[in-house]
Amino acid sequence: MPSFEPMLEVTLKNYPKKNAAHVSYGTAGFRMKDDSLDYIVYRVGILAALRSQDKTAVIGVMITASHNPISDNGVKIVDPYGEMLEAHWEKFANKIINCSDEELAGVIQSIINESNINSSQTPQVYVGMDTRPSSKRLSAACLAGVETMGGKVADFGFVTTPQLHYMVWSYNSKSTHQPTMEGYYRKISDSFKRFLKLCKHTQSISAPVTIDGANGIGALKAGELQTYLGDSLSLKVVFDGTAGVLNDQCGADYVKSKQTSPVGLDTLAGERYASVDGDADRVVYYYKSKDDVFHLLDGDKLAILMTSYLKRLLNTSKMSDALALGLVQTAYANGASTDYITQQLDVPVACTKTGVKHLHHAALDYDIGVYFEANGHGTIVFSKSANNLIAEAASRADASTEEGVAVLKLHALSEIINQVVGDALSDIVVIEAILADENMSMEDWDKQYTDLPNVLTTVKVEDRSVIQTTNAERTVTNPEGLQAAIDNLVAQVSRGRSFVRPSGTENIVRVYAEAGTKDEANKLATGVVSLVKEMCN
Ligand code: 16G
Ligand code: ZN
Repeated sequence: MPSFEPMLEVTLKNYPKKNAAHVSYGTAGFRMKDDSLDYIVYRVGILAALRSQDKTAVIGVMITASHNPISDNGVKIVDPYGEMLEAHWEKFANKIINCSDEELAGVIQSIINESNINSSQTPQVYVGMDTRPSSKRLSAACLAGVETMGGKVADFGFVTTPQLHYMVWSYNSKSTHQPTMEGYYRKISDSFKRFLKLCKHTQSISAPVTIDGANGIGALKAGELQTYLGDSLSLKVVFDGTAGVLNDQCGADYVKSKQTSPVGLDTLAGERYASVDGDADRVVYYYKSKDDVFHLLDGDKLAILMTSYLKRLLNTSKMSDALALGLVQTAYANGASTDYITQQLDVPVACTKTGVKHLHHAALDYDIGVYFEANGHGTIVFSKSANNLIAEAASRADASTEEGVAVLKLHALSEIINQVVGDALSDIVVIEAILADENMSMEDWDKQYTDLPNVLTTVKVEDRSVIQTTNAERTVTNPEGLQAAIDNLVAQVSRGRSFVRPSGTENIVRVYAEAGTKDEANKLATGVVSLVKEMCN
């Protein structure tokens, strides 16, 4: 009998399989109503332990449903260097979750055999959770799964998703930045303070930035970050969970999709606002202009600010020949942002499918790759050689020259940013650093380019899998004729662009349309929605 079986027999009784429906590991791991998740999270704990033995490394498990309602929850595995779970293991995840209780031991053994896993090693798993009421219960289920396989757990309790990714990366890569909360905060705040000392003027950030914490973990952790930032930057946290409900009429997803400020937040002209989502891996900024109009600075705007600033730093530091800079977006990126960065700044842009892992992977093709989804998930990744080159140049930089200062700024920025995964808190500090150095107001930032009017909507269909796409989700290959019909509508408006894709997280089809005017964008979206209804049901 395999050594895990006696323990499995004991713990399995507490986590019997309830759900007969087939579930699959998507871009967000497993996500659903929290009361259906107990046996799933328990089994994910088992799988994470196996993955840890497979990689001889610490593996992470995060309990969160991000921007989704408080009644949902979810679970996601973090691979050794903070990446999303490898595709081949997503298949194992589906197998282990969808088998019956009676089949479970056999499935575990088959994974051990197929991956040649050395079962004598002790698995090590880092576990973290968001602030949902169900998270503690589910975290306990995960621990039971890991322990069933004889694994050791480091339970980080309440952390943001990117903080857990950081811990896993920091431990496995033996980073000089410690795999502790203090290590995380010091990395951001020390490099930010170092950066500010290199700037001529920092007036633009003398006033606080208001952070909408979505009534979740981001609020808690922004407060902790503040203690490390001291008076270098003031974060004023609102929607901190003391009164409101998680993600309810607040948070990055609400602000981005409704294009308005959180309900109850009194925005003042001239001030800076940022909203993070329920697990703080996304952020959007916004402000109110003097004429009382709300302006959103979404993931595209963040990406363009970071990319244009990096471009300038590379030129001044004379490192632009050695370090290739690029931007990665998805089809949702506003066409005006892509035009601006390719035509005005001459930076190459790649487009990938939706989902962080696709963007992250593509960003690694550059020495310095910026990637952002329009929804605000993104970061900057530096290749190993770029990190080394920059650190080396910084160690001999002459701070009395413009060139030397640029090198030092580049080095500090590369340490403020969480290179492992999109991280709202570290993104905010990077944006604040750039605004400070450029002495930029929100209006200045917003003026870099003007968004094309756009519409993002959804269509309910019987089976979203009838829609198949290619070309980074920009072209439909099935149902036949749908793409030609979309092209036909696009041709009828100025600067038109539209695409449809099946959601990876819900049983719906998403429709995006943009055009030269709001009316045209609406007309295009309405037309494409009708096409989807006609041709996909
Ligand atoms: C997941 C993805 C997010 C993507 C969203 C799209 C990760 C960690 N998260 O939340 O990047 O924007 O799915 O959802 O990859 P959709 O497929 O329903 O449009
Ligand atoms: Zn999130």
